[in-house]
Amino acid sequence: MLRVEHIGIAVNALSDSIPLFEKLLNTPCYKQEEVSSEQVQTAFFKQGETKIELLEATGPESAIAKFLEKKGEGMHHIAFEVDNIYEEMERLQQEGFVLLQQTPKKGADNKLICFLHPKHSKGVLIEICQEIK
Ligand code: CMX
Repeated sequence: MLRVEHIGIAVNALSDSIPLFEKLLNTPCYKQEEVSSEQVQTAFFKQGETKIELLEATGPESAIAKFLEKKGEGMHHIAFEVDNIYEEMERLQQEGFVLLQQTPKKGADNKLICFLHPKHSKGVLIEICQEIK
């Protein structure tokens, strides 16, 4: 794992959450992007080497909609950047973590991504991601 690439935060609405995080971080939201395969609308902020990703559900089947219904707004996942996502998926699987995808999928912000089930990482949803070059 190279670094924490971003922290994902589930929100009910970007319309009020973007201005709130712009005030909090004192930096503008630099990108909004819809990931239709995940039924989410995302908004990104740069904070040093790391990003904050706000996630709003765009459909009832979205993982974010289910999360908000069960837990309410708050921290949703931590994403670690890796050099080679295929090697890292293999390594993590061998270590006993449960991959939620067997092949990486395309995520927001030009990334290949894979999630690990939170039940096997102390209740924290982990994403690993690799920049698409
Ligand atoms: N962090 C910690 N725990 C979580 C969680 C999260 N983000 N989301 C769900 N859970 C918990 C559930 O509350 C549940 O806990 P209990 O067993 O104590 O009730 C447990 O994980 C398992 O839940 P489940 O019923 O098996 O599965 P869910 O339908 O809740 O789905 C998960 C959970 C993680 C498998 C699903 O959300 C998933 O596949 N996530 C990966 C994809 C994703 O999150 N996409 C949105 C972001 C996309 C992006 O960043 O672009």
